[in-house]
Amino acid sequence: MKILHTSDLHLGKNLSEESFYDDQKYILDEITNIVKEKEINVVMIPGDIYDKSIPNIEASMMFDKFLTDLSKMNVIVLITSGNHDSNERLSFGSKIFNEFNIHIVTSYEGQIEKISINDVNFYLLPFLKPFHLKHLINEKEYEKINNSNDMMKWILNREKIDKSKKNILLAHQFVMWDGKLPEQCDSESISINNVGTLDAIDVNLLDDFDYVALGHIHKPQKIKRDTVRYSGTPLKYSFSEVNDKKSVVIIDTDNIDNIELLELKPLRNMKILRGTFEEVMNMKPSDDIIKVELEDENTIISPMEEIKQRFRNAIALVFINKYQSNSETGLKEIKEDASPYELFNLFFTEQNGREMSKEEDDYIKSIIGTLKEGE
Ligand SMILES: [Mn+2]
Repeated sequence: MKILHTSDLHLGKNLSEESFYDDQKYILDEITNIVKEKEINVVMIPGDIYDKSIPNIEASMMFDKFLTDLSKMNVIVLITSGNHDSNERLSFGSKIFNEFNIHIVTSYEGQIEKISINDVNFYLLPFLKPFHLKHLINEKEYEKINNSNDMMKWILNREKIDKSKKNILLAHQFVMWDGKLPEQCDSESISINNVGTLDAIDVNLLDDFDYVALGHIHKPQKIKRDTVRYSGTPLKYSFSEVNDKKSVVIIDTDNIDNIELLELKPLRNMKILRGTFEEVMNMKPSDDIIKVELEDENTIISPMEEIKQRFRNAIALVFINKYQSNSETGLKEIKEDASPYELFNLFFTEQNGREMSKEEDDYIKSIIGTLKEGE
């Protein structure tokens, strides 16, 4: 049996008001083509189908088409909810979908929903936090569950895993190995750094599973072994991901340890262009989604207008100059009786990261002199 693992589709996502609509439609078709070409039997999507708990119409329609395409090819689809999904909305129609081999699991009621296909058991665990267990256990037991790791221990202790079969878990969680958290990127918009390892689950808890299909982290990566994996998003969703290679995972249950990563080619790539304004304006024009990092020392008035003529999907611009790199040190203390010349001098140094030249110094002094005469 051949299985495809993807996750974190985040359908309906925008970045700085730039819509990923065409990109997402395109990449879902790409995944559908892979399913066809590779003769995939099962598609697993552990969470974050939608970007927002109330997905927009375009996002719902595109997911509808994707499921219909897969269903027409008799592919079995396994879906669990992520932290971005609304459980109620995602579960709409799920009972009817079951009859068409589309299984959507958005809640946990004391037992992980298990779907057996041939000799493989799939365990579908939606995104959970410890408080989701509260209605399932008594207060005393609940008090012992202090973090996600305790929660996972509790959940897995209740499962009887049949080791004579192959077992695959779908989960939307932070999984760590040896105290190390997975490598994150900006588009996840969840900060574990503030909460430490409270939300993290030790990968060793998952040893009974032959493969663990993870969602939540957007950078593709394995945790401890090749077969515990974040597939990552199908598209780059932030500029921190420009160097990532996005892919889907292909698993063959006859040779489960030998996973295959298939790179996804997007409709538009996402790139950072860095250089002086002149250098950037001499780079090859493109339709990619672009962030420009300008290295000019001098101020350039509204460069974005011109940049957009060459790179129509440029959506972000920053100045990376000496001023920028010194900015963390903050402004020097300003004396209350500082003269206009002293104030300007301070401003210039902060802005440019250097002292004024003799010529510049003379120039500003002459301007201030002229102003004073006019008083
Ligand atoms: Mn996500």
